[in-house]
Amino acid sequence: MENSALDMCVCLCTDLFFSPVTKSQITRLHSRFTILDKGKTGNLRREDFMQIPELSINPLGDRIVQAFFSEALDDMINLRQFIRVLSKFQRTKENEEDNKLNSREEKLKFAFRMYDTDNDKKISRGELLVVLNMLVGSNTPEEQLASIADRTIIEADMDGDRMISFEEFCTSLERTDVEEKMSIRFPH
Ligand SMILES: [Ca+2]
Ligand SMILES: [Ca+2]
Repeated sequence: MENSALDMCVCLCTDLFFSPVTKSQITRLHSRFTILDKGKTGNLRREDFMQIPELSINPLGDRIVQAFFSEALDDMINLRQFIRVLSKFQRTKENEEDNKLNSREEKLKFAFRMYDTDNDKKISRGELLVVLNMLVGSNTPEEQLASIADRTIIEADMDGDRMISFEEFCTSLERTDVEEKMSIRFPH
């Protein structure tokens, strides 16, 4: 069976943007932040994020940025928030206790927020269709997208409300190696 839309989203945003991390990640994040903070204001705005090449070429770049900013109060991200969000994507070492910041659940929450734009904690068919459109572009016939969306909801929806809750989202991605796919790599 082909990948579900949920799988596709996680793969796409992660293959292009998130990959394995190294020891000096914090140092790198710091210098990445400094480079992005062109005005030296100590804060990053959405425009600053779109200068990240991995994001600007990613069809879901806008969504990833939006998910970043969903926790920001004033549309600004400071260094501390930047590191806190990005360290969610650090790969956990074997034998290391899984701390909350980089747990699988945190990563899934981030992916979930990319879909749930009205922030009602459920992914509707409409929200799914918007992301599908971004993923596959306008070349795919609408009926085909609609049928992928329907199938994805039918597969994931367990309580029959025709929406995907966070729990349902997690369950349907249970077999996906989120830990591997959602680790982050920043170029030197
Ligand atoms: Ca929603
Ligand atoms: Ca449901």
